[in-house]
Amino acid sequence: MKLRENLDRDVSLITAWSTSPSLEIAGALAACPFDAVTVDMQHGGHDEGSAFASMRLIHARGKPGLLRIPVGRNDLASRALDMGFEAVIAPMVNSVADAQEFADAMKYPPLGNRSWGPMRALELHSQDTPESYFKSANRKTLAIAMIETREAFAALDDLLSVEGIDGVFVGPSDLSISWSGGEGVDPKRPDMQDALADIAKRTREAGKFAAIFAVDPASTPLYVRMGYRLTALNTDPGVINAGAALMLEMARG
Ligand code: 3PY
Ligand code: MG
Repeated sequence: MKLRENLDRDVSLITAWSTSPSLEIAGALAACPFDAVTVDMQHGGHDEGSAFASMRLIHARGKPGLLRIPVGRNDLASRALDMGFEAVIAPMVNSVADAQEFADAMKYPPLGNRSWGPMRALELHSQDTPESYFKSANRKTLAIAMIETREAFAALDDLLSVEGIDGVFVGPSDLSISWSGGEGVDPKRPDMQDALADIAKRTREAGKFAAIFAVDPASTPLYVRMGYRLTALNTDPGVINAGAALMLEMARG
């Protein structure tokens, strides 16, 4: 499994973000030179069928797959790992209890209480035997908790101290709603930037990795300088629109 290895090399990775429940589009994203593909079941249109079938296409292109579950759907977190996803992103993790419940679903004992049954994962990651998968899964598969409220930001150090949490993922849009007390959505709010840098710094100091969603691709270099190791680059409609705009501009001169 590649994602953990690549994150440990401390390079900056970019994941595509699949929201359309179309296998063709998920496969097309995996064929682009992204480092990984994230399948979104929170705000994306994916159901279990399209998400799990997408994982096969992502794997066929040699890419790691991540899955974002809907809020609190920790049953889907274990299932995603069983289906070969290398990481699960849990939205709205606001307390140690939220983080612990998520980690419990993601990790085998003694760290958590994930139940055994990774048949599809073993088929995709065929270098593993059941025994080697069991021994390495707690380290190689990643539980990523989203920081997207002031409450989560205030609890960051405690969330990072939950052993089964491998990293955090900032949702700057939701965080901006919480930051502004519900006044509006602005993922690039100037008064939030120090907090974003602080999250990356404290996460790194805790020996874990920080990821973030880049609504604007041009924010990515700034996030990388802050210390984020994984950036999600907008969504599949965003990629299609940007590609169309560029090609039309070239065509029309
Ligand atoms: C947010 O910015 O709130 C996100 O969840 C990004 O997907
Ligand atoms: Mg969000």
